[in-house]
Amino acid sequence: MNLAAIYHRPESEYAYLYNATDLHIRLRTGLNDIEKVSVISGDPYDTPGGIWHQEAAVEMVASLKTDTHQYWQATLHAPYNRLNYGFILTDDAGQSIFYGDQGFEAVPEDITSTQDSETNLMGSNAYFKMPYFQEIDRFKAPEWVKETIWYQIFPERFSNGDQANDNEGTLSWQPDDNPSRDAFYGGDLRGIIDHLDHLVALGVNGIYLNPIFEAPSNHKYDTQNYFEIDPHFGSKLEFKELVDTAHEKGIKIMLDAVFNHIGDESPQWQDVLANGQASQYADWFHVKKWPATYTPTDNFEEARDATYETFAFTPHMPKLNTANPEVQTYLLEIGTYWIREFGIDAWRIDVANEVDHHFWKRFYKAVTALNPDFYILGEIWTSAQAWLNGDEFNGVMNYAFTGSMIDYFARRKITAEKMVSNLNTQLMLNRDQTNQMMFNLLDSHDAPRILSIAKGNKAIVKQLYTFMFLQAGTPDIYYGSEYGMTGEQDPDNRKPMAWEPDKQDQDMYHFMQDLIQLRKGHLQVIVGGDLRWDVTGDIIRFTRNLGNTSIFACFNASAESYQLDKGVGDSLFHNGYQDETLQPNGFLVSLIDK
Ligand code: ARE
Ligand code: CA
Repeated sequence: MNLAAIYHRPESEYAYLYNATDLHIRLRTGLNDIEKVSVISGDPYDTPGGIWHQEAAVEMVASLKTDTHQYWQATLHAPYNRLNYGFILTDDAGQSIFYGDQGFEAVPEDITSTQDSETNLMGSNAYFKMPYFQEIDRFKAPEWVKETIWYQIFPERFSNGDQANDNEGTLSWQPDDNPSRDAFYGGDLRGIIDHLDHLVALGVNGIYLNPIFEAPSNHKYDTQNYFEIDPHFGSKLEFKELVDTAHEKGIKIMLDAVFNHIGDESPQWQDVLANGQASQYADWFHVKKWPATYTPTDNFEEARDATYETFAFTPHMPKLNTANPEVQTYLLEIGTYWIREFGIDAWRIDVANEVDHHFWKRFYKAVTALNPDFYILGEIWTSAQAWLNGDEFNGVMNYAFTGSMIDYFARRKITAEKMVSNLNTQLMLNRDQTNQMMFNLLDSHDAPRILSIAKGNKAIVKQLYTFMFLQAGTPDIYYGSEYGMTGEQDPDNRKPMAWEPDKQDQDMYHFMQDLIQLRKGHLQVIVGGDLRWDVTGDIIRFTRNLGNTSIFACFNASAESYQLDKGVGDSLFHNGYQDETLQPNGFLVSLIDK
């Protein structure tokens, strides 16, 4: 038995309340090592021999595996909301061992014996403990998020609905342009309001807007005033109209909160430049050496001699000192203002992992006090456990998934097994309800567009979208992907939206529409269903099971056509599929009613 691979930790993603009554338990063991695991449990204060019968042991299910580990899972209940528990593991040679809070011990001959205190582990510290199921500490997953199909809009490039607010030198709307870093095309809030019905027809029901507050750049991550809509995007009145109209149409609104840094044109930073250490804002920033200066250069990589801390060596983005209570109060006021006054539904947090946990805990409390169903999405590109325990963020932008999916299906850099191992690793880092809150994406304003990565191969792009839409997390579509827009790394991925019919890929549009309906029509099983993989070479099959319903999916990423077995159920959605055969890059999604 590979004892070194065995791991469990109470009060973590290995033992947590899934809903008000179900306690989810996970255990990790070595791959292909353990034959069977049971979890025995009982109330810590109950008399030994009560419910501590081995017959009451729950057999754990071997669920997901990675290239090194096997995970096991079980759901437990506790009448008094507290639990002692431990594991009995048996390997294929029939050897058993007990695993609890004191590590490994021999399995007592009669685990329920009340007579022999030598062998009776009950009531002792040998067990793992969930001292009390605290509802207030449970990770909450707002229901509406699970139902959401996100659509990301980069406001400057979606639609120019009001030419009166255009910047000087605004260019004409050319979807084929390769935009330069500082170009303006005139996109605004009016343009978004005008096209809400396009989003309704597509089927999306959540909009993620890149920053819209007053800022000099086209991307507006260099905030000048967090309490104003950028005048080139419109007014507060128009923003109110956007939120209200979107809500009427069943669409939620998520704004971008840039709290790691502020723009250098902001009054606070300008005051620091003007008054140095005497400025009332001197401690709002991380100035390492006074005066706060940098050598002006177009190459930000060279701006390392700045005497203050910035976002990624960008002198225009001085980093805020969020440990300063005044800064906290200021940012909390912004965070709550747009909820109170405009009723926004979610914040996407920019550079979320470079701001302290202390602040995010305060932020979580402040916004959920206004709306308990509020969604906080962190921008974190890697594993994000530390922020996802239920008191900071509900989910993160799931770039960890993005990378693995793309590296397999599009870039062909890893094997299917490695991709699945990576995805499972991520899934096992978080609670099941957290996985349902992840923001799954194939591209964004920070990454090349997926059709460009796939070198124009639409079948691969369709595979990727379908694969992603069948994952538990909520899927996102970057504006224009429904019409097959392309673009390399930013700024090329921020082209003006293709509104001219002859620039739109209608086949892609109908594919997206159908895919969205597929997810909406089978939401419960896709989001909450148990996931089972079956990977052979470049044939990836999986099922999601919930109650009597199973969704089956098969992706052929090999160069040959692939013959499916009989009885794969009724086809719900497919591409490159005919007569039970999948073409290369084809897929089938079907429904199996048991
Ligand atoms: C742009 C270019 C840069 C260039 C710079 C100056 O992208 O390559 O050096 O201009 O010419 C905003 C704009 C960007 C702009 C940037 C700075 O949208 O166009 O950069 O401001 O002026 C990391 C962070 C992540 C961050 C990305 C960009 O972890 O938080 O870098 N993303 C947010 C927003 C951006 C925004 C900012 C931050 C700043 O979404 O749009 O940029 O407010 C990995 C790592 C990640 C890394 C990622 C991308 O895989 O794991 O940590 O993200 O690559 O680099
Ligand atoms: Ca405009």
